[in-house]
Amino acid sequence: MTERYCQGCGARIQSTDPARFGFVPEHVLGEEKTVRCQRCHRISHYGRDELGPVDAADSIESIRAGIEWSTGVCLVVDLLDFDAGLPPELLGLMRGKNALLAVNKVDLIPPKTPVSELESWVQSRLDYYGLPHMRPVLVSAANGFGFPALADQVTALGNQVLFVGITNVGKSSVLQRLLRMRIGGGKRKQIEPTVSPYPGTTVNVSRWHCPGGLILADSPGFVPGGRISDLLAPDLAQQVIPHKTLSSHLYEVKEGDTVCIKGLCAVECIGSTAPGLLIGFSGSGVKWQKSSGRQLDKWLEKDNDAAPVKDWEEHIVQLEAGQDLFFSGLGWVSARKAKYKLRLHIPAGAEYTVRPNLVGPKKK
Ligand SMILES: Nc1nc2c(ncn2[C@@H]2O[C@H](COP(=O)(O)OP(=O)(O)O)[C@@H](O)[C@H]2O)c(=O)[nH]1
Ligand SMILES: [Mg+2]
Repeated sequence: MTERYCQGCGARIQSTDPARFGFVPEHVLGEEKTVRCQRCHRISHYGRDELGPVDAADSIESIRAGIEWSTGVCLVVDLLDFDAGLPPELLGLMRGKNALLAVNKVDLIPPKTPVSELESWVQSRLDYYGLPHMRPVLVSAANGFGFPALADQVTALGNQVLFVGITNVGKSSVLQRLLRMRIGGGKRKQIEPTVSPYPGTTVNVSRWHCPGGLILADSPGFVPGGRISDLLAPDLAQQVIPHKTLSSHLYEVKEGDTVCIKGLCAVECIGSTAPGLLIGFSGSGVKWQKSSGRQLDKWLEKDNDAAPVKDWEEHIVQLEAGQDLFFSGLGWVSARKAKYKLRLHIPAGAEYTVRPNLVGPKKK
């Protein structure tokens, strides 16, 4: 019998072990060439992933093989978690390939922020990371924004295009939408890439044959280091990953004040040049709050055995007016009117970046 693969997640189909990827009960397996495994079926219908994420090391091998196979690569990043979406190791695997950048989840930015402003911000970040040649396209797989332009750019990548990116940025969603468009052959009756709120759903490279000899392929997510959401249990991680319209909370902050996300991160003001403001941004189920520094241990839940974070690290950071302090996989705070000296309390291993502000008036 020839081997078959799940079209939804790319796992090799097997009928022996329901606790492994690619399981389809033998009596259900028909003659069809394209099949969907029990896990993808349950994720799509009940939003339940009973097997958990694919192993990160296995994912890298699949991504490497997929990139080698491809004539061009579309890197997908989440605009709300932009800086986490460009890990050097993944960019290294793409080196020398014809590449395109789909900046997804634009629908989560409040509509009053002009798209042209987002585009120039993205371009300035690409320049900063030494990627000025990567062509960005702003898109939303949720509402279809930017897809005609994306389809054109994808066509220019040759006949074998692979979608890559870190976990949960929307690779499978972007591909699903393209497959429903003319480039993908329209609304044919076919098994689509499995989209899931949990990271680590796509197991292996899965390919779709489209009109004109074009093949579009999905790949497992690359697991970046330092993302706070990846340091948490899956249910909490799901709340923390950006999935809601970006919300902001503005606080007057002076020396001795703290803004924090309960149990996950705190930013303590230890000096400022003037009375200023810190704006906390998040696109998820958690939000920034202000408190006095004396309450810090309580906000970090340091004496709570059931708290999501056990090991903490402290860092000192300078933040100027018009800069964001971005926490990978969580959100960011943005300074206005004053230059701050801040002490950060973050989960051990979490990464942060200081960058020009994404939202709000820009420095000329
Ligand atoms: N708001 C919003 N959510 C999105 C968008 N694209 C994907 N998502 C959600 O992000 C999560 C991860 O999507 P998925 O395509 O499975 O990501 P993958 O791991 O990169 O393949 C799912 O909950 C999707 O519904 C988008 O453009 N806007
Ligand atoms: Mg996926």
